[in-house]
Amino acid sequence: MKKYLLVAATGFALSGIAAASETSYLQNGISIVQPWARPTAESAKAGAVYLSLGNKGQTADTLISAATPVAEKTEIHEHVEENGVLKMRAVQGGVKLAPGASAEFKPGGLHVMLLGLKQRLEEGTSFPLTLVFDKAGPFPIEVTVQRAPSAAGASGSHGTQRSGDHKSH
Ligand SMILES: [Cu+2]
Repeated sequence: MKKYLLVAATGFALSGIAAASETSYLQNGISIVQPWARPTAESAKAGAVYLSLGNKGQTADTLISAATPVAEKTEIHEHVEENGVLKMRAVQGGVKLAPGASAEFKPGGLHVMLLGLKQRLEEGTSFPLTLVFDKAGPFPIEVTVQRAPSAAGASGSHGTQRSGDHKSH
């Protein structure tokens, strides 16, 4: 029997900083924290979604696909270095999550690729995205369009520093 539990909560009890609040979802043992996408230009046909994925359950699971009404096609991509060149490609076999494991989708790494954008992603808006897991099933979330991960602020666009990321407080 599957139990559906959907939680949208602010990560910290700080009031008055709505833009910096952390959105987290939990369903069937899978957690998704702070899904976001960069704003796109008027003519852009592609976008990318970043988030933190965690397996809080007792069984291994795999993120196999994703879908959103704002794009014709949605793929799960990773960046790999080939001959010194950073390329992105579709993840073969999906993103596997052992019990207790997590996966960071972030600029320069794993991301949910939106291809054939039907609308511009405008800063301050959000759009629905459904991640499909092998065991946990379809997991609908809302993606916030913003320039950088929430708590990292304006300086967090490079994504290489280890401290000061969106988990630290
Ligand atoms: Cu991509």
